[in-house]
Amino acid sequence: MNKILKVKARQVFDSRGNPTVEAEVFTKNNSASAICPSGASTGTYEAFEKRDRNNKRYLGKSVLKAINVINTKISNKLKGHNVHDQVRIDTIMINLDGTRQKINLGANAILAVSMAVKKLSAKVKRIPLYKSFLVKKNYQLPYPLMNIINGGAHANNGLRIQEFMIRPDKARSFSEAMRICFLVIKNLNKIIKNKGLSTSVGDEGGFAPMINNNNQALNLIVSAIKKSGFINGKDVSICLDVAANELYKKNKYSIHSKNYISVEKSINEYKKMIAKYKIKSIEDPFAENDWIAWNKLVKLTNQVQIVGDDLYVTNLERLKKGFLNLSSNAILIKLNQIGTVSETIDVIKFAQIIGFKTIISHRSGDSEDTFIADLAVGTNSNQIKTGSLARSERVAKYNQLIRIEEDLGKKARMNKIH
Ligand code: 2PG
Ligand code: MG
Repeated sequence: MNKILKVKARQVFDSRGNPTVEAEVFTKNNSASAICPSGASTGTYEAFEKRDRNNKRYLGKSVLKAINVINTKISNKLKGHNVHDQVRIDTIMINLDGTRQKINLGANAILAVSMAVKKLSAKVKRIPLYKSFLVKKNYQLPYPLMNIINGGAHANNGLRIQEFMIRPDKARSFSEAMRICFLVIKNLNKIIKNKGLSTSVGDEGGFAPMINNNNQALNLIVSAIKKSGFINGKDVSICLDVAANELYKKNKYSIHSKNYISVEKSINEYKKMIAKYKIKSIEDPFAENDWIAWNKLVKLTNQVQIVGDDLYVTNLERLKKGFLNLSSNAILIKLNQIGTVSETIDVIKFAQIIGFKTIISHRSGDSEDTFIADLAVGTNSNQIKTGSLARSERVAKYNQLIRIEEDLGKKARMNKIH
C-alpha cells in the first residue's frame, strides 16, 4: 500500500509563463503532485536548474530533459520504496545525481519529486501536510512578509532595492495579519493612483510604479501605513530585500543610488534608512561572498533582523560558515536552492538550534502549489515571504495559511517576532 509504483512528470508553466516541472508520484490507491518554482535573482551557490538551453522551440527555457530524467532514471530508482521514507528517497536521488549542485539530474527534477513524495506520504497517512514535518503539537503560524512594492530584477522601474515589504507585527492571529496587510495595500493603491502613477504589479504582486528612488518607495509605504491607522515600526514594520548580488561591482555597491560606493558608506546609508523608516528586517544587504561586510552590518544594527538568502542558499555548510562569522541572525529558506525536502528540513533544524529566525520563501517564478505554507507551520518558522495580495500564485499560499489556522481552531497561535 505504501510502495511507490511510479513517478511521472510533465512540463507545466510558472507565474512568469516559463516552463517548469510538475512531478506526480503514485502508490496503489493514491497519487500526489508538486510543482517546482524558479528564481530570477539567483545565488551562484544555488542548486542547478536544468533547462534545455538548445531547444529553440521554447527559447531555451523548456525543461523536457528534466521531465525525461524523472520519467526514466528517477522513476526506476524509486519504484518499490516506501513513500514514508523521505530521507531515504531524497538520499537515493542525491546519490543518483552525484554532484554538489545537482547538475546531472537537475534540482528542479529532484525537488518536484521530493515535494510530491512528501505530499503523498501525508495523504496516505490521512494527515494534513503541515502535520507531517517537525512540529508535533503547539503549531505556530508565521508572520507574513508582504512584498508590496517591487523593484530590482522583479520589475522594470529602476528601483534599486528589489523588495519593499510590510510585516504586521501587531497581529495576534493570522487572519488579523491578513486584514492589516489588506488595509495597507488598499491604501497604498489609492496613494499611488492619486500621484498619477501606475498601480500595475510586478512579478511578486507588489506595485511597480515608475519610481526609481528607494526613499520615494519608502515614503509611499509610510503614508499607506499611517492612512490605515497604524504606527510604522510598531503595528506594522517595513522590511527589505536588497538582493545586493545584483548591485555589486568591484567591492562597491549601488544600493542607495546608481553610484557605486564603498561598504562603509553603504552601511552609513543603511543606518540612516533604518532610523528614518524604522526598518526591522533587511535581506541580502551585501553580496554572497562579502562575508566581512555582512559581519560589520550585523554588529552595528543589533535590533534589526538581517536575513541571508543568496548568502546561504539554504545550504547547511554555508549556514555554518555564516554562524561562525556572525553574518546574520536569520535565514531565508527556499526548497529549490538546495533541491530536496530532507536537506531543507536539516537546514531549518540547524538554524533553529543556533537561534536564527527561519523565513520560508516563495520564488519570483512560482505556481499554484502551496507546499511552503504547510512547511512554514510544520516547522514553526517565524515568517513567510510569499508576495503581495495579488496574483493567485502568491495569494494561494496565504489562503492555505487561513485554512490551516481554521483547522487548528482554538489551538492556533502566532509565532513570536521578537
Ligand atoms: C528573493 C526571491 C523571492 P527570486 O530574492 O528572495 O522573493 O526572488 O526568486 O527571484 O530569487
Ligand atoms: Mg532574496
